[in-house]
Amino acid sequence: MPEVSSAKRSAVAPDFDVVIVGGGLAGLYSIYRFRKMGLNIRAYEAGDGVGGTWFWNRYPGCRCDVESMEYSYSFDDDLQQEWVWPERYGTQPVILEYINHVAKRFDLMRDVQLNTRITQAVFCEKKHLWTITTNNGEQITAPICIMAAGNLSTPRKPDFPGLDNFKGDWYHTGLWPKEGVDFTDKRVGVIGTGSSGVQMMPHIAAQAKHLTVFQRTANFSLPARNAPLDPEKERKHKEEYRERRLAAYNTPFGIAGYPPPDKSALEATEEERRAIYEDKWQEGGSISYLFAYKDLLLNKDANDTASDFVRNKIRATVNDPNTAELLCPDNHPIGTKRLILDSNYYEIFNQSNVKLVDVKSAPIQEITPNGIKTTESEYQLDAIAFATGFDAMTGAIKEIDVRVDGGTTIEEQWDSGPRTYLGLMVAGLPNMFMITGPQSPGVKSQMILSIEWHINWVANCLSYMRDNNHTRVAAEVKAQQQWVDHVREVADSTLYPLANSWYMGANIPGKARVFMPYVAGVEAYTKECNRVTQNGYQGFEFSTNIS
Ligand code: N01
Repeated sequence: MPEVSSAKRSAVAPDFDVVIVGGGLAGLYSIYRFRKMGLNIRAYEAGDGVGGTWFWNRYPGCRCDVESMEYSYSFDDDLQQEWVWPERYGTQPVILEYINHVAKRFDLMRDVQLNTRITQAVFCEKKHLWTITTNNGEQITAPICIMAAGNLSTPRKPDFPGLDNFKGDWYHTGLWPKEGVDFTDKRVGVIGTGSSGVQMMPHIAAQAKHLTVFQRTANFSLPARNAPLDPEKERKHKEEYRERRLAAYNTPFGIAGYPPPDKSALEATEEERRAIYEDKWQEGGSISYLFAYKDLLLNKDANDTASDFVRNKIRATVNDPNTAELLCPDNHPIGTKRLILDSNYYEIFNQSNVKLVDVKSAPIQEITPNGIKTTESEYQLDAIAFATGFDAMTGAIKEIDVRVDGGTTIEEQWDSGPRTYLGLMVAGLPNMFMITGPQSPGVKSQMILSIEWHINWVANCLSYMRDNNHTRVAAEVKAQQQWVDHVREVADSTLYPLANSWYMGANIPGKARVFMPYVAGVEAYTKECNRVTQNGYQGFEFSTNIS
């Protein structure tokens, strides 16, 4: 866009061609990609370092649930050949080290402003220009705004009364102290049994004097089977990296190497099913398990067979039958909430210093000076860790006052759930692109692949605008409505909406219950994006500022 903007600029030139909100994996690749186009850019990051999710989530045991040979950038062949991942799944410190390595190697930090949170973004229809305000009161202008603010970047803890009076320390997994926390000799309470809580608790149970686990909903968790990365496997993967990365776009989750199953779970005998599920259980990982049969996320009866298998594994692992039963999920089909990968989670309930408390039957009433009080009992604690999740997918954008000058905010526009075209743009908010936004496959895919796809798509769109002297692009209302309907229809053809998940906004009181990710898969999505582009950016309208 620079030629266009400079040709049409009024007296005062914009500060930048592109402003990027966020310095995580998406923000950093945006810098790399847009800089290659000769654009003048600046990314704003609230933290005092880059890395996004991997900067903030420093809780013990934090690890990616996508294998490290997949969970990395593909844009530079030397980078992916040279970087060595030590384990099957990357730990938070190693992934953060990788991100910092990328930032340094490609000299990205010179376009990042740290310690700066974007609070407002207002688009001027007359000038085709965003004015972006920071928490320091600084105002910046740019024709293009990239929202790379993350899907799981707005930590939320419930509003239990009394937290201010708690005499111990408390933490949230998504805002964990950099210096770490020593729980030695402490009585620790953890609220929440999603991925963060389940990953963290074996580490706390190994260190603390006592751990009380406050569980509202039992979740399915599979063994990660993490191990040092086999050098031979790594060599072979690297040899095939290019082909694998390309093939990944033709898969549902953006990860190659898992041929789609063609058999229904209901066509197999019980014995066959058990053998297959056992195989997958031993292999570790969630894609493999959910790919055991073609209908596990489509047919409740088929899903029951896979859910029952895991429930039986829990019963076989946990010695106390009452605790085991409480740990068995009973209100959602397996895979409809984010499937957790753990390392010895269920085993901790056989330790004498670990207690499971069911806060569904006896909810938490308040935090007292000495601990947590439920409707049944008070639990004495020295520290509380909230593993209570995030205002997912829409929280980070809605926290910013985003609007067209004189128009309604995005928060108001999304009051009944997010409305986007392709998860990339919002009708009525021109020149603003979301990276892995709601209604794209983002969170249901290998996230870095989806990030690269979106940013490359935006880069091509900006080149198209430059070539055609356009200064404004916006999604059409009709195209957006069709996409919103399509996303819902696809979700409704699956079992996903049966769960009270963060995909549905169900973890945030008052949030609209709308299934937010696009679950037709990466292949279907990227084909649709290509079709739209080939049809002259169908559903997008372009114009040129002639003032
Ligand atoms: O958050 P969650 P998370 N009283 O929303 C409970 C990614 N991630 O941080 O289910 C009592 O999943 C809540 O209970 P319920 C990954 O995509 C990835 O663990 O709402 N409990 C639930 O148990 C993941 O899915 C990795 O009934 C309350 C928990 O808190 C996503 O981040 C690692 C409560 C929140 O679970 C979010 O995971 C970590 C209340 N008032 C995270 N409010 C990996 O890559 C909430 N809860 C492996």
